[in-house]
Amino acid sequence: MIDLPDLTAVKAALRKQRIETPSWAYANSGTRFKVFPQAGVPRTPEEKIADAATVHRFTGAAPSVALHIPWDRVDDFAALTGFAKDLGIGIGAINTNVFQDEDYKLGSVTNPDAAVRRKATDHLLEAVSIMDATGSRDLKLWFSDGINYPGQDDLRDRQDRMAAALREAYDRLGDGQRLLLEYKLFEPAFYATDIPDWGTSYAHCLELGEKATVCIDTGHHAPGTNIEFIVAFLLRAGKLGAFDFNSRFYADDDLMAGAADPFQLFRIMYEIVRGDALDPAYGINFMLDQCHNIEAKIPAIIRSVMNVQEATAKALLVDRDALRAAQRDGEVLEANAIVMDAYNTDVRPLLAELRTEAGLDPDPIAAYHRSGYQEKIVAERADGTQAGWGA
Ligand code: PSV
Ligand code: MN
Ligand code: MN
Repeated sequence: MIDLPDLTAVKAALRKQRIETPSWAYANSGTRFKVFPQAGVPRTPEEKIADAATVHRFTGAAPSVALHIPWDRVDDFAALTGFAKDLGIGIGAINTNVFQDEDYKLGSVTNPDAAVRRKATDHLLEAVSIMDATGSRDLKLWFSDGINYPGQDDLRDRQDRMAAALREAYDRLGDGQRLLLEYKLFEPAFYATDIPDWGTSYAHCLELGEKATVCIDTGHHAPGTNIEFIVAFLLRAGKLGAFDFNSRFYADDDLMAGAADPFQLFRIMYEIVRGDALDPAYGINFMLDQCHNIEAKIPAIIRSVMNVQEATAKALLVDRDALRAAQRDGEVLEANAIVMDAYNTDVRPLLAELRTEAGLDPDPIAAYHRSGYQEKIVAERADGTQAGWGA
């Protein structure tokens, strides 16, 4: 058993932790085979925001919601921001969408057709205007761009086109605004993706300048990739800007964070703690990017927030002084045991205590079920068209 250290610092760090939830996780989503609609799912951006505010109400740790454009397009983004504020949350990252338009069959910003590239780049610029209206700090870019067959297009020209579009978006950023560049190994492109990995994203961010940083989506790697190494490397370089947390068993599964491999999430959060990067003041946006296909959405998102908190609490419990000493002395087994002792600690009582101290219910999921919110939204949202991943 681990000797629990003075928990004052651990609790203080956990109290400050912030996790951003994604508007699209509250909507209906599914696989390419079937979307199973759920009663009570939001019909509008406002209703997605209301659900995000509900997650914050029960967790106290999710005070912002990321939007995806055009899924969350409204006429008046300043008014939407005011609506969110009245519910106790803020608008987080603005996610662009240059992957669901007929024109993007051969790519968006890397398309061989200059007119299509212009249209896609204009969308990125429009997203910055939305950030101006919402007060968002983060422009989050993910490109589905890539090719399916060798010879389909010129790999190097596509990098030039990507760099040009990123430059335009970057130059449009105002003070206090940042560009987060996400990567993904494959899908929908199956032969070559234009930003397939952290190294490509990092290289573009370096070229762009200090306002550009990498977003790590935990589901976007080859099986067996050591994600905590990427975290450590990017932190050392000052280029880690955000996470899209989710779980994967196979590819981009978008399951609840910490569900498939809680040990990996702990190892990632250990590097964050090791890099003194947990505090919101450091600037990392810890987002979720999930789709809840068969499970109830709001409880699944609350569960995900709790899973990230548990991984973080365990990471904070690693006895770093003892670990350094063991590492210095070449005590391999001892060093590993120190890490495993922290991982194997049951931190749920600690987090329950913290919630109680903050005036929250120690069991947010049970509290949600008791609250009547689910019954209320099922009754209130019976008519109209439910939002979906893509609507
Ligand atoms: C792409 O797979 C991705 O991870 C990007 O972040 C998109 O914006 C998001 O999924 C949509 O769920
Ligand atoms: Mn993502
Ligand atoms: Mn993804």
